[in-house]
Amino acid sequence: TQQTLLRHAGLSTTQKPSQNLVVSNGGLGNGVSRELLLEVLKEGGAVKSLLMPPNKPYAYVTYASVEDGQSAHRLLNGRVLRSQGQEVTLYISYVEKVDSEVSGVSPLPSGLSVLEEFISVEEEALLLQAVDWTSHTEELTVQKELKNRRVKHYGYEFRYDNNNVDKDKPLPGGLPPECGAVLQKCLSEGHISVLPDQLTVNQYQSGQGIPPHVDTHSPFEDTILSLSLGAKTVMDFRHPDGRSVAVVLPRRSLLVMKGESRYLWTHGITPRKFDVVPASDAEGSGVVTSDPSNLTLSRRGMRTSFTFRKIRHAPCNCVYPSMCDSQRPPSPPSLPVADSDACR
Ligand code: AKG
Repeated sequence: TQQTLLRHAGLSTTQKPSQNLVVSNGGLGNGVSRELLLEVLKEGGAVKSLLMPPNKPYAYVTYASVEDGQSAHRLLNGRVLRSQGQEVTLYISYVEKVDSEVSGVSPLPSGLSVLEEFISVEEEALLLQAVDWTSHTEELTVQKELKNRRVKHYGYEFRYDNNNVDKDKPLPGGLPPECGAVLQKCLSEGHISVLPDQLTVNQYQSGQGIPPHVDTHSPFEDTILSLSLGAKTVMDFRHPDGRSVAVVLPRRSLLVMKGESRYLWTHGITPRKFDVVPASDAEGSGVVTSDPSNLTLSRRGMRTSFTFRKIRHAPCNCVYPSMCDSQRPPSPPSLPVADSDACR
């Protein structure tokens, strides 16, 4: 019955008391709100975390101790809740661990992927050499020293005063030919369907970063690619509902942002000299969880990123109007900003 249902959902419950419990019928899919469930769960003891996967008929709770878990089990199993005019009966079981895969909560923002070892050491060196930081041939490319990094734009200049591009002013230098092979690989593997025509190269010394932002919708198409060269970093993604995910971007990996991760989540790099990364997987990509038994510090080196975008020529019609400048009435002219990097 209840156990069978949970097994079908990929959950294995245990008789052994634990601080982790699954609350059947206490899910968002049953119309139970987070506020209501939290209020009830607190009767059992100190709640450390509550996971409510979207549309599922269950929730996961982790208490501060096994004792609190036991007391919650005793007090709350069979509890009847009144939620949105309906009665639901909570069934509580112990689980060994709360697995984010099984819980249906995607650890990475939807639409985001990190492809490790996307380019070879030789290709990395070739791309790094393609950027000539000593020449300021402004008519071919545009180079800027920003407060927390330096940048060079190819194809079109990205303007930090209005977070936009002049679509009728392409830079005649185009993209460096050295990018050809990696872009063909992106096409043939299906990460993009058209070749990008704008490239921003960011160079971060250890300790530097980029403020959280969503790339403005109207100047660029959906998919944004970013290659990490020279050193790894940790990029922070934030959803407007407050969720935040720190993702390790290894050296020579490709970050692909599409859909929700491109249009709705902000991305940014906190300026610091050390990152907290998973200890057992020091070289790999992925989400930095808060598991205190598996974290270590990694010193940041100099990272150069190549961010490729495709200029958009029709208004954006994404399904995230709250973040979309194509679908928002024009805002009143903003005050002049003192720092050209104020918005980034
Ligand atoms: C930007 O230039 O807007 C970025 O977000 C760069 C991201 C990166 O360094 O990978």
